[in-house]
Amino acid sequence: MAIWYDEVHNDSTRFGCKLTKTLFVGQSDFQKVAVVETEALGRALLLDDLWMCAEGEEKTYHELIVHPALTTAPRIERVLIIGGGDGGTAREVLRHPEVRHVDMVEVDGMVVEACKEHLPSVGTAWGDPRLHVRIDDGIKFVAEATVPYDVVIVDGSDPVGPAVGLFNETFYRNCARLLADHGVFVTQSESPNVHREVHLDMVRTLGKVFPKVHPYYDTISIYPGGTWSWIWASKGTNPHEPVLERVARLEDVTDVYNLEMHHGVFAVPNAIKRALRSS
Ligand code: SPD
Repeated sequence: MAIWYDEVHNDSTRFGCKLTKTLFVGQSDFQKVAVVETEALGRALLLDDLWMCAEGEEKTYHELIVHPALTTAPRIERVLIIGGGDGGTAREVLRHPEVRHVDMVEVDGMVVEACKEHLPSVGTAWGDPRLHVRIDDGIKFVAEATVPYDVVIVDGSDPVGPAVGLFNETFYRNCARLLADHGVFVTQSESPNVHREVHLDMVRTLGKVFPKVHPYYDTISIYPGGTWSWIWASKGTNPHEPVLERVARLEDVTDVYNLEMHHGVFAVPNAIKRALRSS
């Protein structure tokens, strides 16, 4: 009999895949960590039974959490990733030769170890000498660190469990403090449909911290609602002036990101514009 795993989104929707194998299941100090093999999308990581990434469609998420920021920040030598334990975000950051030093601060060492062993096609840059992985609390790290970064990327999970502290004003203010004046901040910001209020609240809260705040959107089938969002923010840098040479270099290696996508993903649906105007 086929085994399916469904992530239940609410009382009326769920997303499921047929599983062919369970490769790893463990309970860390923070969450349940599982890597499974699915018939349709290859190997996939689940945290606390929520789909985090799947080989067959992780490119959209990882390319889009990285390249809109890495092509618009004027300098990109030092990059901080909070979370990102599967290694996909680091892989995309390290495609840029201008990047000299990446600190990746992931709270859960079990996620990194499970992904290194069972999801090697996602984290293909673990051996890059520019990447410095610290197993530590990212919230504490941004509160205490002092050396500024050109780009800060928050690749956390949903606002439950260990990631809950990645969704508040204090955390964003610490990220802004750690960001160079020309720098760019980006965070994943949940489903604009299923988690509409969480998403709007993130845009509003970041608006109290950064002068420029731009949500952006694309399709990811394994996440609730099938549409996902990220928020690009800066102290003055413009999201619509990417360095064209960096964008052009990516076009032979990325599956999704290119110049047209860069501008297109920043189109904000009317209902979200109205909700933001009225708050
Ligand atoms: N509901 C899923 C939210 C996932 C956000 N992060 C995914 C991690 C991939 N590196």
